[in-house]
Amino acid sequence: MKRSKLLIIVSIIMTAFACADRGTAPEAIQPTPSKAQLEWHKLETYAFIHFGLNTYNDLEWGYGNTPAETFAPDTLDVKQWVRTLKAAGMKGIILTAKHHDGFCLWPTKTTDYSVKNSPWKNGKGDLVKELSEECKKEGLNFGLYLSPWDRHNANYGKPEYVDSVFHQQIKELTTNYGKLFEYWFDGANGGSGWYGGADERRSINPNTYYKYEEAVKLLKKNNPDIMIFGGTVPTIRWVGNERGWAGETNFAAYDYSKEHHYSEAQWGMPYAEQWIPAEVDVSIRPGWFYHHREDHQVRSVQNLVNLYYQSVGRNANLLLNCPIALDGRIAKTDSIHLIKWRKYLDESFKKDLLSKANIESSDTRKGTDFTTEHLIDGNDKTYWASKDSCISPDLIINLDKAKDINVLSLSEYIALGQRVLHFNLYYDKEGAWERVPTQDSLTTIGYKRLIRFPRIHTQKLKLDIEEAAAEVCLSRIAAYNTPDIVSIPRGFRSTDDKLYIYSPDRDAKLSYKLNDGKWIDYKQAVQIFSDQGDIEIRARLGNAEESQKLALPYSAKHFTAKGLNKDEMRNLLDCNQYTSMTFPQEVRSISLKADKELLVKNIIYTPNQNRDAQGHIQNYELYLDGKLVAKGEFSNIQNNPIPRTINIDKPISCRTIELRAISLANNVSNMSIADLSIY
Ligand code: FUL
Repeated sequence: MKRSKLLIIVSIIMTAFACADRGTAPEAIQPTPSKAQLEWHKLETYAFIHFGLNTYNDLEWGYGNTPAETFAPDTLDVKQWVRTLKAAGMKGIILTAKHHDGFCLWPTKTTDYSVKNSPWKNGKGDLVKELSEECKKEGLNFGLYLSPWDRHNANYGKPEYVDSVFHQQIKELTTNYGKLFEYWFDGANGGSGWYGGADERRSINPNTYYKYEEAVKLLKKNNPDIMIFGGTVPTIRWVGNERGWAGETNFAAYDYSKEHHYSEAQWGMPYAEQWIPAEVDVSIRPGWFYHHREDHQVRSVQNLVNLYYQSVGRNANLLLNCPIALDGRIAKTDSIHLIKWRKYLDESFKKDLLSKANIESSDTRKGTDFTTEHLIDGNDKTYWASKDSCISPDLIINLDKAKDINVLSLSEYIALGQRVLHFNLYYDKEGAWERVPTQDSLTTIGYKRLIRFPRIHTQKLKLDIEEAAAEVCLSRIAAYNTPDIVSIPRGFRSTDDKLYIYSPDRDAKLSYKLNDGKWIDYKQAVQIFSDQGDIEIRARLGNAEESQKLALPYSAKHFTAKGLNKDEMRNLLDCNQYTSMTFPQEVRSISLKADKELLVKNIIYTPNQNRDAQGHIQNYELYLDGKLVAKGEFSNIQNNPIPRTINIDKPISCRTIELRAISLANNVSNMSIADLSIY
């Protein structure tokens, strides 16, 4: 081709581009995220690691006087942490460099209460360094938790602590360990502590005492994009609970001066000055630190999946705590669940069913920048926008063919603010629009909103935005057919012989089966007439199914117990491990009187399942009609508080059953029992 001809073609193409009307973007509505916040939203899931002196002393909040020498991991392996968490899809790790007990995981110059004085690596170790380097090597972000409250430091409460310890520690941590993506200032403050031996209560005003504004300046010096949790100048907010969920309606906007109660952080505020998005912090176990006694309470894969939908699926990030065990590694069950969880999520979201869809809207804004193709172009920098002043547009999504769908994902183009307030979803069912059968509330969207529902089969969907704060800007719509998954249902027979079954999965279909009979749908509590026997309970969701057998003990109606009122009897005999009875100090025995002779084969004692529960029976004696029939030890009960069975060699007919505690674990003074079941 001749050069002149080529020039003509190029100039024609360029003119065509110049003429193509890109359109004018809607004006941003306030507040909007900073660039750093925008990047933070994309992280979605990252891990918390609670590890320190507490780990080796079975504590959650060390008092500040636990000897540094007790920090003694033998096979500590940060590679295992990072490998596991990376495989679990975590985009970063936040380490508790110092918890409330004041013990530092790096050899700080500010105190001797650190790894320097522990046997770990003969006092030459630096855990912050090891972990930060391993994260860097494996491409994970690294962040730190530094508790402002320090129960060890003698000067805590005086200005000296803030200037020469707390701020100094920030300086050390922000200069020696590379880039930090997030810094956590925990909110727990003041109160009792060892404080260099003073052993007293000290209270401070956190808003002024810690000089957070100065602390943040120090943090930003080397990490201009760092995200700040807590303190007086946060860039992300606590979601207001540690149970693993954000509100279904969750605005990134927030204004602490308008907050009446911290629980409002679960919802955010539709009209507030600042963009302070929510972070959901929750632990994979009941405690933040590792406790052997919680090994049977690691969240299941199903539970973790629900956490994901309740956080990332509700416009929040998930900070999932994975504590390190005594051997210096993430425990086996935890790591298996974490990796299976990520596999499930990857499988769920690997195929967007709308990638070949054609999307129409009569409300599309003029210009090539705002066309509906941007909703499925996989580019989060492009978006579809509605016409000027159109705050209730509709989108019709025509799939290339009819498909099975059970999750929809929606994202707003949040660089221009969070706008959607309420929407509806429909699908084409045999030629008519039918509501998508979701139980999720269809309110805000934000960075990401995942809507779950029982599987539908359709070729057409409609997103009808009912109300928005301004023109709607959506960057993405996606649909998925995720593998069915359902949690094991829970059930118990109450003291008035009613069977209760429940499931955390909203759409699960529950049923039960009595003594090998037929499965019966469960709608509400069922009166159970048989005394002993087996009940099987089942939850089904799509093709997924989980069931559990409940072996019924003798009904509570047979028993009375001297000195116990109705509520106490209920807690003791309701077959519910989550309600418990704590006895007065001097009481070390529980005696049940039956209304007739009962043939007793065995007894199951369930210790109190609440977090950090005490009062478990360690050594026991069992008397039937006043005769000692069994005695022994519930070994390791404090560390492993699972139900314990007392077998009776030959079944005995009797009218009184007495369980005596000869000793209580930890020598505490009050006996506590979650459940006593007589078979
Ligand atoms: C809380 C602390 O008191 C807990 O120990 C834990 O560190 C959690 C993440 O934050 O406020």
